[in-house]
Amino acid sequence: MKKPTFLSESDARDFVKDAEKLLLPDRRRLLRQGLTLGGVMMLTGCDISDNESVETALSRMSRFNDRVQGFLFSHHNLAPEYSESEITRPFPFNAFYGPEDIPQVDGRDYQLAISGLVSQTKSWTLPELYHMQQVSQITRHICVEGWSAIGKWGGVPFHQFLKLIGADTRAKYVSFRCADDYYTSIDMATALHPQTLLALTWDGQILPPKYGFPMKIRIPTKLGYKNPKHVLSIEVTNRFPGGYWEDQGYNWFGGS
Ligand SMILES: Nc1nc2c(c(=O)[nH]1)N[C@H]1C(S)=C(S)[C@@H](COP(=O)(O)O)O[C@H]1N2
Ligand SMILES: [Mo]
Repeated sequence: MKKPTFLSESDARDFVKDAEKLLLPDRRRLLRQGLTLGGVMMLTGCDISDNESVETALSRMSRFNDRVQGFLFSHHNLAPEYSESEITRPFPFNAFYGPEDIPQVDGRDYQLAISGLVSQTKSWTLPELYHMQQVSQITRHICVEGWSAIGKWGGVPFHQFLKLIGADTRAKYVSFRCADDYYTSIDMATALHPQTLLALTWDGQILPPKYGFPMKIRIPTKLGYKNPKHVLSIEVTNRFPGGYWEDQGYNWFGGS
């Protein structure tokens, strides 16, 4: 076995800070006294002696954090809902590009594609989606970049849609691909959560292009980057699908 060579003290401090960022705020408090470099090495089984193993240790911690969040997540834990007068106006736009590059999806030939562990792989047109029974919610969208905003979304409860397509709800993940090359994925428990919405409207009107026309998945129990806009396809799978930001180091579970 290779003899561990340790990081310099300041590198080690940075590392522990990075590791803490991967933990939930309350977990962060819990671990503040206990989390040391040695502790991290025991948790992750990684010898933190070079950049590559630092990366491995951080991503193992992030996956450990996914499991903790998954374990704590419950159907009975509802995100707060707000009144009409609390809606943030104007509602912010955000994407990995500027407003000039918002994808212009043509609603007339839109087809929502379904694949994976489902019994119905038929795709869905917008009129078909609009005819399904709709609900609405006024909830807070929280972006990791440091802003949050209250908005109103309407659409089909996602658990009902999953039932309609005969999704195998024992599968681990539901994955989404978007018109702008964005992609993300969620755990099945979140997909089945009563507030997770296949959203078709924003503020009582057809979803405007900047907020994800023709369809976005609205998940008030998750951070902004887990709420895909311009969704073109849905896959139910046991293969870990990752995500656009998640694959660059954002925590995959991304609870809010
Ligand atoms: N297709 C797509 N969905 C996306 C993004 C994106 O760049 N493309 N950005 C995510 C991030 S980081 C945020 S904060 C929200 C912003 O949604 P909004 O424009 O409705 O505020 O969209 C999320 N979903
Ligand atoms: Mo975000």
